Amino acid sequence: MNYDAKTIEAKWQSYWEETGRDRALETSQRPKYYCLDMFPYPSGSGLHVGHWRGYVLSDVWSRYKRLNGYEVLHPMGWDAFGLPAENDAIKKGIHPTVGTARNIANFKEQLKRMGAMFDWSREINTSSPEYYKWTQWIFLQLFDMGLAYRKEMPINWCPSCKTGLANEEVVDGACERCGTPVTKRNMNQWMLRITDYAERLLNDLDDLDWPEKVKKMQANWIGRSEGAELSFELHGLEKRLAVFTTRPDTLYGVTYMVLAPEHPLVSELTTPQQQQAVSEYVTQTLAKSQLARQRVDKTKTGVFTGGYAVHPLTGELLPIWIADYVLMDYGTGAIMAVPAHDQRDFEFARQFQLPVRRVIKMAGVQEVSEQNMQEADVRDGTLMNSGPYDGLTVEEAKRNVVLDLEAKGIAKRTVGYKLRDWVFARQRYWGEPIPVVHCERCGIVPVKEEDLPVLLPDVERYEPTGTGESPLAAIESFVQTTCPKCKGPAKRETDTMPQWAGSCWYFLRFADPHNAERLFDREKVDYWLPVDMYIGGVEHAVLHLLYARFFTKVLYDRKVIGFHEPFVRLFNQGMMTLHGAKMSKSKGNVVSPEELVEKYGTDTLRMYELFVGPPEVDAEWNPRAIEGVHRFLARTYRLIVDAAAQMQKQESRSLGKLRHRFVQQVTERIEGFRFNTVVSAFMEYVAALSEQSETLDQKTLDTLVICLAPLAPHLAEECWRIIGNQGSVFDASWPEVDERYLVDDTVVIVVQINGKIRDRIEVARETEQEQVRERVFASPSVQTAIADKTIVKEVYVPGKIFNLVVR
Ligand code: ANZ
Ligand code: ZN
Repeated sequence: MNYDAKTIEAKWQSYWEETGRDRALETSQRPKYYCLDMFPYPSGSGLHVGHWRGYVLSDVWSRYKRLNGYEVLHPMGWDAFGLPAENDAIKKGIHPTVGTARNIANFKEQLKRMGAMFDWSREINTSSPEYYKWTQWIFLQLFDMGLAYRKEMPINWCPSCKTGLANEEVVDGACERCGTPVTKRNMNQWMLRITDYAERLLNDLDDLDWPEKVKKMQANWIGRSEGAELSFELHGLEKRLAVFTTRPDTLYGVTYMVLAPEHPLVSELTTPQQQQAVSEYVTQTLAKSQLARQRVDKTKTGVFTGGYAVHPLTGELLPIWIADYVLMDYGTGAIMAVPAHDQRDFEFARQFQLPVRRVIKMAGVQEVSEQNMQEADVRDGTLMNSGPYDGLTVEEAKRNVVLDLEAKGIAKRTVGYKLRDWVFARQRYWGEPIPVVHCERCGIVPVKEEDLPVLLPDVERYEPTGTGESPLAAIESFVQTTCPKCKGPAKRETDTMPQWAGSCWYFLRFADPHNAERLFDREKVDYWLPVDMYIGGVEHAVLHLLYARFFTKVLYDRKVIGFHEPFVRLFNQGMMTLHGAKMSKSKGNVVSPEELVEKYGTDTLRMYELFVGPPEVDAEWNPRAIEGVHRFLARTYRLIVDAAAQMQKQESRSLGKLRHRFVQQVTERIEGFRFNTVVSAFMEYVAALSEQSETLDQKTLDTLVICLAPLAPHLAEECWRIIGNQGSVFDASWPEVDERYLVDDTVVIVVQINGKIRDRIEVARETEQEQVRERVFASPSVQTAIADKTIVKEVYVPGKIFNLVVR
């Protein structure tokens, strides 16, 4: 019988569908397990074999957990709001709702052919009103908690997409979507106070079973630094200047001060002579992107303001400059410059001939003079040139300087974070309308809960207006409304939420996806959540994964849920490459799964996706290797069919041993996510069984089929019946390993005569000393060695050594 994958796969896919096989039930007696894929954005280009990699992994894992006795929730849905659908709408004139529905149908069809055990009864779509009603509801909670607020601020602006962007959406100074360099623009923005959660978002990383790399990326993104705010008197002004420093110990090394060009004190500090130079420099800076300003290799630029600050301990006058290497949105937007010990300050000082003063040295060493320094000295040594602090270590001096200045009321310990509040508004059409109205009398008023969802209206034109307003602003019937508070005329907010909003909480909704009354039933969420295993690409290390953690903590604080971390374990699959480059439609190097499924069947493709290499490592697509995997499955099928026709009653000892070894290997490798080696274990095992196909018994075949089930589920179901079982193989249990089979049942005994090894003899483990002795003396080499000698002593170390002393 030939392996007809197509027929087998169609048969079992409809069996699963008809029997509701993949439904996850809260009423189950089994312990729960929640395995989640990062749900896809349903793009127009469909799925390629690179996308399959993660889905295959999560499905194999889900099925494995199922066989291990868990009730597995493995849902799927669509992250359907966002720019591409809208850009398509602009280009092709297709309404985003229509285009999105079409793409979803296509994705779903593809995923179904994969034969993954998704519980489709829980499918969700973030762009459907039934779903975004609750995204809006969460926004109202954030607003009520003071975590959503409006602020006039310079935001990242993409001149091509004509929209504001979050810091996370700016990659190397350019728009993440279209690559256009990002500029700054002052706009009134909805912001989320994610910085309130910085400390918790950082600390709680410790408890997560996530790849270290991702944790580190989040920690760096949050960017905590401990330091102090020091306040400097301004010469001739009644005001003071606050700086943020992580190195208060270097206070005696300060030789000048620098403000960000946007700093509010710049105009007051600037003297008439410096007026023109300063305003020219400020204009120049505003035109630059954030990235250009932060580049470390560029020549430092800046202008003297003409003003001075007073050193708090020496009374020295310190010139105040402006320079674009100081950023307005970090710390206080001003620094004390210590060129001897900070590289940026050092370069600036050399550029503008400002003094360099060393205040840290390595103990007992004569350091190069300040004129001869080639770069800043950033080592932790002891203090010099620092009055009362001389001789202290950096750590001691940090503490003492802050304590002393605190006593004078001019210092306070602070913690700086790189994390910024989240710009939570887009001036685009295809997103969740922000559910508030602007009333002349009452200000910003949230829409009443019972009036949700605020529906996205139809528009004629999707193009962003470019005035900073979304296309919604042009729809009078949407904009004009009444104030929920005073019933007077009011205007709706026309900004929409950013693309990330829906994915911040979708993992909760899967527990109760069609609830029209509430966000979800608390009991169901308590049952399924948190997510036990989350699988997706590493590109989401700081965006989605940070936002989702933030929303989870907010909902926890709001007592909507009872846990504060959404994803217990995270796995990042590697990318699929072709000719060394990441597969992508734009590079024209995608391999589509359809043809392969058509030719080989989905079980072959699934198995091949695992076989290409360690799942966390990028892998090169190799069209030839898939043939080998297909042949292997065909061989397995034939072996099972043959063996089933002549099945033995009893398992032989040697088959038992082979079986337990195999189960142990496969289990260990699946648990360790070493799926490529799982496939090799199968290949070896099937080869060994093929040599004795006429001796195979029920136990051996059952075990083989159960173990195969997570990887090639259709073939496994088919074979399960062929070998005489009822129902679905997924109602079976994962085989146990009997350790006794794993130990070798023979031992090798070393025979020594007068300390020299003369022979090694193999005996059954349980052999008695008397029989061992007989074997020893029967050995020809022993006989030669003792021929004319007298035996003085015999010592037997059971199972190991037989010692003879002769004379
Ligand atoms: C004096 C000093 C001496 C500093 C020294 C460093 C080394 P992290 O660790 O990244 O938090 N700084 C503060 N605010 C800044 C801003 N808005 N733009 C650019 N630089 C700023 O960096 C903190 C250090 O970066 C601060 O400590 C300050 O320089 C600088 F040997 O103060 B330091
Ligand atoms: Zn009002």
